[in-house]
Amino acid sequence: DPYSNEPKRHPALLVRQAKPFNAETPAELLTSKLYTPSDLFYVRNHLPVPLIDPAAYTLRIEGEGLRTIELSLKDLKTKFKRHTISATLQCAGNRRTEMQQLKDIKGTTWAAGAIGNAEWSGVNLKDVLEFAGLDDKIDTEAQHVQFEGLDSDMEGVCYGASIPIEKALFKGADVLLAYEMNGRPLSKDHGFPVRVIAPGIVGARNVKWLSRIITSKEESQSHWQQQDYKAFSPDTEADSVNWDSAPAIQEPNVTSAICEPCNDAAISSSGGTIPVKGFAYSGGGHAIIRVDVSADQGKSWSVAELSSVASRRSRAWSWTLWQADVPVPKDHQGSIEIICKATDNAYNTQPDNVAGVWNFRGVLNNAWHRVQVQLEE
Ligand code: MTE
Ligand code: MO
Repeated sequence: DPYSNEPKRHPALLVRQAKPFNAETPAELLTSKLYTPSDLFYVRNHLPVPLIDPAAYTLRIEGEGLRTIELSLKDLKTKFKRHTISATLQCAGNRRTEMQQLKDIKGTTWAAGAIGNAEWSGVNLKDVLEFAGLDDKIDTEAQHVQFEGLDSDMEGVCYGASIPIEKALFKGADVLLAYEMNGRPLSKDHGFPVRVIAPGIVGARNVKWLSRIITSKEESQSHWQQQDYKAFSPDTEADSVNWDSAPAIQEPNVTSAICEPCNDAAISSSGGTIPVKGFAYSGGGHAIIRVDVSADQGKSWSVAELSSVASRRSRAWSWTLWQADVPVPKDHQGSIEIICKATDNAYNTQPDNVAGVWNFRGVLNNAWHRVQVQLEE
């Protein structure tokens, strides 16, 4: 059994698939802290967790414009400046369940908990590429930075992904080769001993158990880069799709979700308002500037109070948590729907319904998030 070496996991995680292991954070635990505790952070594995001896670990760096080098874990920790950033990771399939409810989708079932925020420490990818000889003043042929993981399938094919090279090299690019999460060495599930943290970029490109970095003219040819994490028009079908007709997802769209109250909760209406809590996040370093919440089908909106980690301009890598006291509609029939939507600093906002963004892979669902609650006197 290739899954006989899997690590222990927190019992509160909601397991969506056992092998490979996929589990999300329960909604009510998601918004209690700006930083998600590592053992409650969602896990998205495509393959068995690899067994890695940190003393024998080497990271190979090669490709266009580079001399080939190998670095040990000790080299990474001692030869390069340590950087710490706060960043949110979200799976492109987060909130897929709402799409599945509309029309069947093959793929891991996620409610809204395939997201988390953590503090990551490690070395800057830019520093390592420069150490290997990359000079961004010379117009190199390299267009992409590919990453390979040490996890592999029965045929030996490893997990892989890439990001555009500009994302690693711009001034203020915070792409890390991270060896710590929330002040502790990475856990096995989150990529021990080293993973990529490409902030503002979708989870799938944040390669865990990193073994190889390759600068190249082409993006990663892996299945996950070429034929998986892409979004298409609602009528495009899996059987006839031309995968090359859409780019690989990099920066996710603006999204938000209500975490409390949860769906079908019974809550008191006696105070005249309902306390509502949730998260909001946008890719590409876009800050969340506003979250609107409605309990009357969007006839009126309450503006939520926001809280987030301080960030530099264009580098808002972390999510925003929010809360609002939403007036109970006077004409309610005992059950109401609460809706939220977020807006980011590019004034991107969320579409009102799932149908218009539905796609056969069930990715990037950022429709207004809705929960139904029962009101009690
Ligand atoms: N890296 C490797 N090597 N193998 C994987 O299966 N899954 C990716 C990414 N990196 C994956 C990987 C996906 S799809 C996501 S959403 C994130 O890791 C999840 O990171 P986490 O499990 O630490 O939350
Ligand atoms: Mo993912």
